[in-house]
Amino acid sequence: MTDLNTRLLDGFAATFEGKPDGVVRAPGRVNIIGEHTDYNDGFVLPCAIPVETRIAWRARPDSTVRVVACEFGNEIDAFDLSRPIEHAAEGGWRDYVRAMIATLIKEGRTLKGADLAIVGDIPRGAGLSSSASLEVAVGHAMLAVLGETPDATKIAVQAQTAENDFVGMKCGVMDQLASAASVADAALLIDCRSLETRAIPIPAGTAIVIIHSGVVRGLVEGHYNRRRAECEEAATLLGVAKLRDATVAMLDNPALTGDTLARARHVVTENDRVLLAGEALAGDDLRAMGRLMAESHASMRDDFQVTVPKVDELAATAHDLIATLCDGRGGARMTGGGFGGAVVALMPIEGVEAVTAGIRERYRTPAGDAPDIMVAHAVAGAGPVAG
Ligand code: GAF
Repeated sequence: MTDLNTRLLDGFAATFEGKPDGVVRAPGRVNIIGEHTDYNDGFVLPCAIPVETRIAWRARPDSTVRVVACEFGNEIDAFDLSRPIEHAAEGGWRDYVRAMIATLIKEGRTLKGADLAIVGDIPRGAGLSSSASLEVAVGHAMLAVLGETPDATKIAVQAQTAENDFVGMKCGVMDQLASAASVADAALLIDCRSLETRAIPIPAGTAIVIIHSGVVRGLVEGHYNRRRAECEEAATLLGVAKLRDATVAMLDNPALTGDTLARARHVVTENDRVLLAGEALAGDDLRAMGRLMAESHASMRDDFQVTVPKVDELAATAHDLIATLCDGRGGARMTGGGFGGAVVALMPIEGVEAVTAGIRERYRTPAGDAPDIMVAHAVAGAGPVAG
């Protein structure tokens, strides 16, 4: 397959003729730990990974935006910035582009027309934030047309607003902020209430391995929005603004029962795990990381109920192999919103070959294939591409 930049420049030239004025990129992310905590004002620990959305942009003399999606058979979208931006009849990728542009305008930005060509290599449906990276990249491209580089936190919140209000997915801010603000070779500890971030260097000997279960996440907005509503209900029953404010002791409150209790228990214990994981990573303690990752997975499976059996099987397989082949230094858990997608594993670099060989041997996707495995590293967040 040709590389991303060649596909991008070829796609741009084929559709718009000539060359772009500039290129921007926004990476996908893997969440190391802290799932379904972001919209509860809690803590998360993701890092950006070396797969991304790239957009080549060129300013236009009018108020038209034309967009070509090179990975979608060069499908085109076109709309006028001087009219209200509606949803696209076809939906899909077009709505993420429109959502971001409509949000920037709604927040008072005066944008200029542009030709945009989009490519990307983030596997879709893997829980690695292909949509957040598209939104952040569109924001960067439209502001680059104005000669600006956006503030990372601001563009992340705008991208989240775009997804919440225009697309209808009531996501938190983690994916967009990880894509916009990540730091190379580090995980980003995010306080989703204050939006403060702290880069925690990933020790040089630690590998980040991402294994796709082969269960593609389908239309999960319904499940996701329901979990969010359950968390809000739990917070109301406990008399706190958000589950971030709840403690383990409060879980004894008899007002909480059944699913609501289980959801709250996941969020409260997961927030604690994220903070402990931040310390473990900073202290290069892979054993503690492994324990916390296993606990996180079990909590998502039993209390938050967002895993599926194939993902449980894959996480357990990876965890067992790390336990035997790496002497328990590391661990694995489902990453992202759930209902399919990928497992993230941390382990010593010298264990990667044996562990990934073991996973390829033992795990089969629902289609009967060995899984796709990415040995990743943490990259910097979104920005212009030099050259
Ligand atoms: C999805 C959402 F987009 C994030 O905001 C986050 O809630 C995640 O699921 C679960 O941790 O990726």
